[in-house]
Amino acid sequence: MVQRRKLLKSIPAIGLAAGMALTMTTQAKASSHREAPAISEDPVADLTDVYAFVSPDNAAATTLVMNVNPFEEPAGGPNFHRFGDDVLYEFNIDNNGDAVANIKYQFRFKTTYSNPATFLYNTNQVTSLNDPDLNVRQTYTVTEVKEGVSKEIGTGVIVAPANVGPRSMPNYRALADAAVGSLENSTMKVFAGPRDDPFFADLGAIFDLGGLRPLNQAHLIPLPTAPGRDYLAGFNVHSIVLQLPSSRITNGDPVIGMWATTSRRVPGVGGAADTWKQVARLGQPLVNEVIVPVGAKDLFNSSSPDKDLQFAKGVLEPELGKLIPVLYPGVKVPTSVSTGLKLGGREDLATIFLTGIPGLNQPKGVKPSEQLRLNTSIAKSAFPNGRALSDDVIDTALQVVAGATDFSKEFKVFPNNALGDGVNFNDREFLNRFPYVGWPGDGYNTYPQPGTDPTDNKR
Ligand SMILES: [Ca+2]
Ligand SMILES: [Ca+2]
Ligand SMILES: [Ca+2]
Ligand SMILES: [Ca+2]
Repeated sequence: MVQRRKLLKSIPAIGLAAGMALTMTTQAKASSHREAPAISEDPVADLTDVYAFVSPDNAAATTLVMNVNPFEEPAGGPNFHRFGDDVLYEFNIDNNGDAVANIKYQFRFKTTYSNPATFLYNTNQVTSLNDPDLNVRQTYTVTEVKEGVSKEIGTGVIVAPANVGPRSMPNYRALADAAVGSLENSTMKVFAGPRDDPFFADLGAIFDLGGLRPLNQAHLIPLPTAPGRDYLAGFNVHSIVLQLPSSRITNGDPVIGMWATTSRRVPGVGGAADTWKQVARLGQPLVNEVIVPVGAKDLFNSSSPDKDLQFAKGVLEPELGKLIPVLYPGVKVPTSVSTGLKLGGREDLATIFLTGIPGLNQPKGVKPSEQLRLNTSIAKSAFPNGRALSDDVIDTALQVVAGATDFSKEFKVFPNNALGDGVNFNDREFLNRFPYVGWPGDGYNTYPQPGTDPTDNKR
């Protein structure tokens, strides 16, 4: 691995490094769990990750996933986690590269109680979605907005219930499968409910001054090398999964751009109609985490892609690119890579994050903006061409920022191409069929992050 540096060589250098590193702790959020100040106070509207991939069991269909509610404890009863009734959840699709959505899919939820006289989520075994023993239910509507014209394509679709435990739900998988909805003459599938969080990362190390346990000896402040730990293991999220024919969302070009948004209902005053305030936005993983400065994170969440040039500096001169050589002395990171965009700085990152890669996932006549871009004609999706559930985006993002791509082959070498957190797989299997996201942990058996390291107490 990287040569161990001479630690504590010079006080001023350490001061600078520590200052930069402290900045990183507030900004380097893994994926998008609690990534910005305002949205971290509103978990049901807090988008953790979005995915877009060509369906592994149907090459003509695209699957879109948005997850909300970070660190969802499966045992969090009796008011188990759910979607927000006053939140508008949307998939936004730009199919002509101009950074404006052409098609949106909107989801609105409604909670009902069959027996308000009890505090219990369920009063006996729940063996079907309409079992009267299930006291709390959510249903939702699905609306397609095409070029501004709205059409309700699903109504009264049932949200999969919480996975309470083996007594309450002896066959949870059957319940969850029964919650898969079929829309538009069975050409589309939809699912909403709790699932295992498909994101995996060593958050504990990353937030502690950019630590990567397998590379602990190479860090500015060395610690013993250790395997990575998945701090999302055992936690659920609430997923919305939509599968539809790719032909329904493309427009002559197989490349689409997608981002999800959540908006909060703002009640109208004096008889005026209610309005919606966008509170979260998410496309590519890690952009609002490691690219957008903390002072602009709430702005990013309320912004639209057509105004993304305001964030371009964060991409062209990424702070993380400056931090990597400080935190991992000996690792050299490019400061300028030309891809012909004539913007200067890290045009490789601008290509990956803002325009899409020519010949892969760049739409014709693209206006640079941050979207998750997917070429629907390529059977196997992998970030940055869309994003599959199993993609290790932490490692990919670190290596991309370190320049280990074909845009700067001289940096596509060890250790730049080996940067990673040591967590390379999800803790649960993904399904090979819709809705693909793994089964949610149940409250009785799942115990996220059991125990703590006894060395914690010695400090
Ligand atoms: Ca458009
Ligand atoms: Ca029952
Ligand atoms: Ca997981
Ligand atoms: Ca990893």
